Amino acid sequence: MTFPFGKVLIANRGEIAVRVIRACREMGIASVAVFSEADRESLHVLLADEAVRLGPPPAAESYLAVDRIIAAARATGADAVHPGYGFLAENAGFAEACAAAGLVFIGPPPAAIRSMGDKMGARRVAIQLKVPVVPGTERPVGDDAEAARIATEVGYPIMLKAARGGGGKGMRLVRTPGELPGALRGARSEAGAAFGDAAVYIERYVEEPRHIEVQVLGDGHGHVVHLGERECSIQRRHQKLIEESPSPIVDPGLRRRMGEAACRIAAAVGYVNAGTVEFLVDRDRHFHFLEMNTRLQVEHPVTELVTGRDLVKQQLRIAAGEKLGFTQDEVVWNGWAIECRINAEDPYAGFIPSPGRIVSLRPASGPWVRDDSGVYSGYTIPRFYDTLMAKLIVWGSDREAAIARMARALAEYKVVGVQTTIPILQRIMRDEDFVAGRLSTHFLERRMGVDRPEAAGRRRTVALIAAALAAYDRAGRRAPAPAPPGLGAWRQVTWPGWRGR
Ligand code: MV4
Repeated sequence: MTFPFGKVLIANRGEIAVRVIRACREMGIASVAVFSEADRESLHVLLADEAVRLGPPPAAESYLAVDRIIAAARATGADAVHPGYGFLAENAGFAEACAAAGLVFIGPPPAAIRSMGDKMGARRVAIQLKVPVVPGTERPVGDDAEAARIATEVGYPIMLKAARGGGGKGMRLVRTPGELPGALRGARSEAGAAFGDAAVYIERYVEEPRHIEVQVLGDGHGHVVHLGERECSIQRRHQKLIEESPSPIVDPGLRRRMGEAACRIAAAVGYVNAGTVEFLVDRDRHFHFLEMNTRLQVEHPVTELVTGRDLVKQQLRIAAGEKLGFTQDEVVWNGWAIECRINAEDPYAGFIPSPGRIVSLRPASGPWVRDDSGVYSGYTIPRFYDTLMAKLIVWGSDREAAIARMARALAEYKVVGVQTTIPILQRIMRDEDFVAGRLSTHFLERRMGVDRPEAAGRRRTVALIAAALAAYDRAGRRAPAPAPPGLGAWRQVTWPGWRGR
């Protein structure tokens, strides 16, 4: 059978568009990039076989403009559309618009996107399947009195969550009954503004949770398999910074149970293509279903490196109607993979975006190092989109080897012109708790103190004073300053015969 797609349009930008273009090229499929006015010189535009301008920089007029994207696919004769992540990736209406235009949407069926987009509905699916969820309500709560009754039943501390929510919006932690009425008001108004639905439900609060997610693949022929888990606890305000696979706390038994739960949920909603089932894992290593992401995820490469399977190629084959070419028993895991997100942000100034021109760039490379980047030396990072520049992914035979390799790769990675997350990633690779695998979603604020702007300000002042003192010290000496230790600290050796010439 010849592959049914000759040409794929990628409805995205940056590193993920580049990732999909690469898979297409290896499969002999032509690629079409789309771009906004701000992305004329972006890497995905340079690497694709063709590129179509969508409109001005704001996403609403470019990467979210369904009609323009469909028109671009039609004009170029594309057979299928890959949405990447973000933008239109979990928009059921977009998936339907593709189908209506005779284009294959490289993702799940619209009904599966919808059923998992409703977070309370997803929770009900899990409950029906006897997949563990955090104890709480199955329906939105009514008035304050009812909420108070349920909260007492569930037991404090509790969490209020938006029924239509996800990603942390409309969420409130309530530690005591006295805080409940105010928290309800806040959660409802935030949920109403963000999702157009003020309904909230109650869950028991899981202290110090780990965020662990399971990769699933479903074909359209009744097969669903999982490719194991990713540990994603190192995050700040729901933005992940580091991901790894496997998770330091997941053993083969837990992997099998979480994997089976994930596959059951996927199968129940008729899931086809790549998806991710998120769990909270508590201190006793009990897992609880949280939600399902109906897209390829940023952190998919760590799964690729430990399973040896190309997820984007799998997505293309599944969308083309092929059967999964392997069974669950054939999925094997080898070694350890870690991903670090290199963002154009200042980690010591509250992670504020640092767009601008990359004056000089030297990415890491070498054995078992993968640089999934959307940028290049001389490129100007536009201010309109997210700050992800590149993902640095390494593989090692075990966790210790992977951490050492990541530290080595981060030391090689040099970016001049914009601030990046590299310094804090380097600190985390040396952190005692991280190295020991003691992780939770509170790791960054607890261990790094990065969520306190005043601490960042103080550190900056201390750094400036130290730099001034060091400069003063150097200036006062006859001998040149000793080379600092570490990479880039090369010594210039001059042949003695040159002296005095
Ligand atoms: C929780 C929780 C603790 N207990 N639910 C945050 C995003 C949203 N999808 C679910 N989230 C949480 N739900 C209960 N019952 C803690 C979080 C949470 C979190 C979850 C995953 C990754 C990072 C997080 C950071 C803070 C809070």
